[in-house]
Amino acid sequence: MSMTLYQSDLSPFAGRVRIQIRAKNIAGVAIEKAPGGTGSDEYKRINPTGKIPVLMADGVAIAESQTICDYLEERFPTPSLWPTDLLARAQARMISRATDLYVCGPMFQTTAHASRKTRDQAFVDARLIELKNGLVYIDAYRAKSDLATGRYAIGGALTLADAALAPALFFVNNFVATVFGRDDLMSDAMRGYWDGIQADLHVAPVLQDMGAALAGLRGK
Ligand SMILES: N[C@@H](CCC(=O)N[C@@H](CS)C(=O)NCC(=O)O)C(=O)O
Repeated sequence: MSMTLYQSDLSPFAGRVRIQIRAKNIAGVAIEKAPGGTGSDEYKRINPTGKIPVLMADGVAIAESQTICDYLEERFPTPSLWPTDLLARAQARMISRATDLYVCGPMFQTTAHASRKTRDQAFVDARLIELKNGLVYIDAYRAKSDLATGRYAIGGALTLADAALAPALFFVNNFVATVFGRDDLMSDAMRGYWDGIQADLHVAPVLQDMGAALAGLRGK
């Protein structure tokens, strides 16, 4: 068995996989940058989208972070990062998917507009409305569930919902808030979740890696 994760420390999608690797204590995954860089012809031969993360598992390239997590979940079933109860599991999956579609989707369309010089402010404003709505959907999913009362997105333990949501919220707080001056996107409930999840044993080091990578980028 050989496994290599092509990734970057800043990517929230890669962060999701690294949280899972830590929480499941999976040994022997080599952590590397994309050969040739993301978007390069060399790397597109591995993943046609040119995006990270990719998990090379026994020579096969698995792309898309949730698909990688699904593979690792099935290959290393314990400890499970999905709730045991099937309805709780469905709710965790709802949060994970809503994070991808309605939070990360609009948020990462704004990265091309980080520079004030080339920014289309109307485009950014529209995406940030979508992003804020995405966070509201997640608040509503959690509020409708009697399983979202503590530190975690759903239930009393870390799940893949947290592995998706926490790195996304890192970007809401450290990219959107600082670059676009928008610190009004999270509700009090989401802020409470964010405050708590940052202290999780497996989430904290990954958020630290993201912070260090962002600081390195800004220092350039
Ligand atoms: N849906 C993909 C998104 C991956 C993604 O957008 N990765 C970004 C980094 S955060 C990337 O590789 N961007 C480089 C590029 O598009 O060339 C997943 O879940 O893995």
